[in-house]
Amino acid sequence: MSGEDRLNRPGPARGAGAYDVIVVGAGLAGLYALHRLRGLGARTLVLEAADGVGGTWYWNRYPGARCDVESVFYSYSFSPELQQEWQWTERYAGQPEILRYLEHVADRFDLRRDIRLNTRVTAAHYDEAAGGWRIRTHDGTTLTASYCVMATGCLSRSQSPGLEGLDDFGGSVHRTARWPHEGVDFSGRRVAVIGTGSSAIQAIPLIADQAARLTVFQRTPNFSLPARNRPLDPAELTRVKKRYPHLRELARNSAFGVPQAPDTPSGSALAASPEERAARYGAAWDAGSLFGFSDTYSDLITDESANETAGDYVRARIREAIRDPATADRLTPRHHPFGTKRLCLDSGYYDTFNRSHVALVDLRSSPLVRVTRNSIVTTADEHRVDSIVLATGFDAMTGALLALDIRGRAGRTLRAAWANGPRTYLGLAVAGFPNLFLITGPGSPSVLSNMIVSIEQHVDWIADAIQWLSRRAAVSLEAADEAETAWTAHVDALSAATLLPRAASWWTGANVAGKPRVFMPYPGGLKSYRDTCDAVADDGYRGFIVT
Ligand code: NA7
Repeated sequence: MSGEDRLNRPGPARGAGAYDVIVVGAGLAGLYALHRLRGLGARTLVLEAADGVGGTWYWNRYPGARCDVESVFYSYSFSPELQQEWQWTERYAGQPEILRYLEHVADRFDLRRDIRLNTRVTAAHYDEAAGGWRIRTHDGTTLTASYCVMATGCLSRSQSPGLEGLDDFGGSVHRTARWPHEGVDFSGRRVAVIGTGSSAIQAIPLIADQAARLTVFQRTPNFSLPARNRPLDPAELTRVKKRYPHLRELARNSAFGVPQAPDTPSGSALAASPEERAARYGAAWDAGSLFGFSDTYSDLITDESANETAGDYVRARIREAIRDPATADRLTPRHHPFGTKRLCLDSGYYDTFNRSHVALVDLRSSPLVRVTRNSIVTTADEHRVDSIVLATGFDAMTGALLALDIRGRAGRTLRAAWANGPRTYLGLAVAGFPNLFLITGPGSPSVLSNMIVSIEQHVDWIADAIQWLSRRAAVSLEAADEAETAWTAHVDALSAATLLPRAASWWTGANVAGKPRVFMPYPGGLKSYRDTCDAVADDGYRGFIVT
């Protein structure tokens, strides 16, 4: 029996422009979704706004763009052959290498024939009579599908700082999230970087290498740990490849989606002596990993005093890296508990501020006022610049979804459904929007985990659900209101038991004016989340209405 015969097709009539599944986005999630759904025999089409595959890794080409999860684990696990063939060259792969990998995946699995590039989806409306989705694209084309999968990415809608006068600036303006593909040469230029999040922290050392003068405009100092990136020794890579089955299993069953011994972390930071703490924190600092500190003590993210011990350790290490005490003081993070904003990994970030042509402007004491033709004005000074780099972040997790005109039953918009913040069942589905699936949506571990592991889990779950429905000749799967309410309350309760909502972070929507302040990702860990999703499926899709 061919794959095509295996899927029973409910929903809209067949014909040109009619699909079983339309996937929006050809990044990490869209590529795997296409491969997996095609394997079921589902007629699947991926629509992608860019002129290439890769999603986040297609757009974010700023200097120093690099993954913060080790390459050998920030890679697909679905194909043993692929993971044996691909040769990662660095511990933390840079953007060009990750994009090459994704292009290779698209070719190797013959995905391109079902990906329509340069096609921006503008609307997705549920058609109750037909029992499926009508998807409209920028050129007015309408396509139909029984299921719609939003693989639109958590960090794909970039944020503008809304700076007065920016449009009249006479020099060049670049966004880290939309970097020119041909690169930018800053040689001899006076460059301003606005923002000190992960993107800026990666880009600043490299921009400083080129620029005649670099001025960094910082609103909130971040906690950044040394990445300790290095070339991957082929023998080490071979060792990992031999152990892949075991390591992938550990990653799938861990809290963050990276291999972690099941018994870590243990004990309270407050029960340890200062010497024991210093030893553990020192090891975490030396590990060069986003997850190093989460392996130290179990209460860093739940107990303020325990958190302070780790925060103090990292603050001391940051201070000792910077020669000028005033600059060190301004770069020391004090506005949020350690780890309550996305930690950053850097390669020489703090040391860059020891260079004589690099300056730091503290926007808390002297906020931005406007941009003129050739300068940036704060309440304290005017800074002459030739180029401005905006590293001002994203309307995360909900931004890309709400940018589309998504309508469910009775024409209700997703914007209306989420007016007070995103509500989902398992981060996968929304009540009133049958057969619409979100990949790494709000309410799922998503950005708190190794994204690719979460993506594989979501895509597998969705594919299994579609197959299950098909076997029952069911036409739709829809989150029940009560299940959605209970799940949203559960995610809230989990985050309320931690220090996470304390920070004005993009995890809470605080970086976007007017965005409801809700801690969006599921903070209970990937393992417990996966177990819940599996139990829901095993229980006949408990909490879903099956029609
Ligand atoms: P982030 O982490 O959201 O960082 C954005 C930075 O821009 C952050 O320092 C912001 O300060 C700053 N910002 C934002 N708006 C303004 C205005 N209007 N004026 C001054 N400064 C501003 O985005 P990234 O792209 O660096 O990283 C996103 C994720 O990508 C990252 O976490 C990884 O997962 C990969 P604030 O902290 O809000 O005071």
